[in-house]
Amino acid sequence: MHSVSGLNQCYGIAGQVNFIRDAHGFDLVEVTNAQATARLALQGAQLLHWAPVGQQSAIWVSDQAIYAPGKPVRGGAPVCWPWFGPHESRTDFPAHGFARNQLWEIVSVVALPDGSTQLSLRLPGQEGTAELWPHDTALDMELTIGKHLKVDLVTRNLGDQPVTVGQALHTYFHIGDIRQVSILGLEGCPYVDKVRHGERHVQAGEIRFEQETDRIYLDSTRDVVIHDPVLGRRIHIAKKGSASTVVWNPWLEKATAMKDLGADGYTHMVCVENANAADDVRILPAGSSHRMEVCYTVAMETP
Ligand code: TA6
Repeated sequence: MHSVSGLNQCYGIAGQVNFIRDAHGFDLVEVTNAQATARLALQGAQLLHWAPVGQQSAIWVSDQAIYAPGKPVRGGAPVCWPWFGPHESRTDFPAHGFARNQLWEIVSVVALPDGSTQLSLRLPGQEGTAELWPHDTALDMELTIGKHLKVDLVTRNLGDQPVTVGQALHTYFHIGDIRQVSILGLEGCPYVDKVRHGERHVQAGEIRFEQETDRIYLDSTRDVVIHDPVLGRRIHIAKKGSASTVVWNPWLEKATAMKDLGADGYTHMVCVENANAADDVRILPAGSSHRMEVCYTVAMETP
């Protein structure tokens, strides 16, 4: 079990990387460099804030969020692993796997020559997950925080049998108004529509929002752009190692029923998740690894 002072002694960088225990009792790492600020909870290795200098945070966190041990905070960038969505056979297993509910360990903290900061974290093998996940695997996260935000998730199969992994970086992006946002880059992609009982359709044109939207886009390897005319910016999402993208907004009725999201929070968030989900889950042969990468960039619209 780490202590904040111990973490600062081992990994703190004066003026750039600081570990704190916040008012909710969550241990966070705060990063401030010349390019951006960021904040990450060690529980779930959950990014809670990333703002390039001069920008509002690109990451949304509910102001009704509940901060409880073993539970993901509503918002940020929860790590869904080693399955996405409900478990394929066990309704008593946690949705989206267990990586987002558990305490991660810091592996390294590096101030990079280009002025960005790199954090590496590991999900340690946990008591009590053997039933959930009877496989010998390891999961690492590498975050590079600067004017871009890069998040790599690396799964290693340490066992002697193939293992199938589903995952997503379930990022909640901060937007001005869901009714005015559009998402580009998924045109022509087939998708599983979870609002319409898993029906499969093909995306025609850009994505706009006027109701609950919960889709797993397949064959999606191109860059995706969130166009936010209210905040006057575009958030570019480039990825590797992922051919599925999840797009989600709960809309009013669902959001109202979620005590940690609240009645109007949904208007200021949209989830665009690089994933290995549905047809895109990955089979890792024994001894192999899989890296899923994503890079976010915020571009202000010129007035
Ligand atoms: O990524 C979209 C989704 O799978 C939705 O179906 C909804 O369940 C959302 O994730 C949030 O899930 P959570 O378990 O974090 O409440």
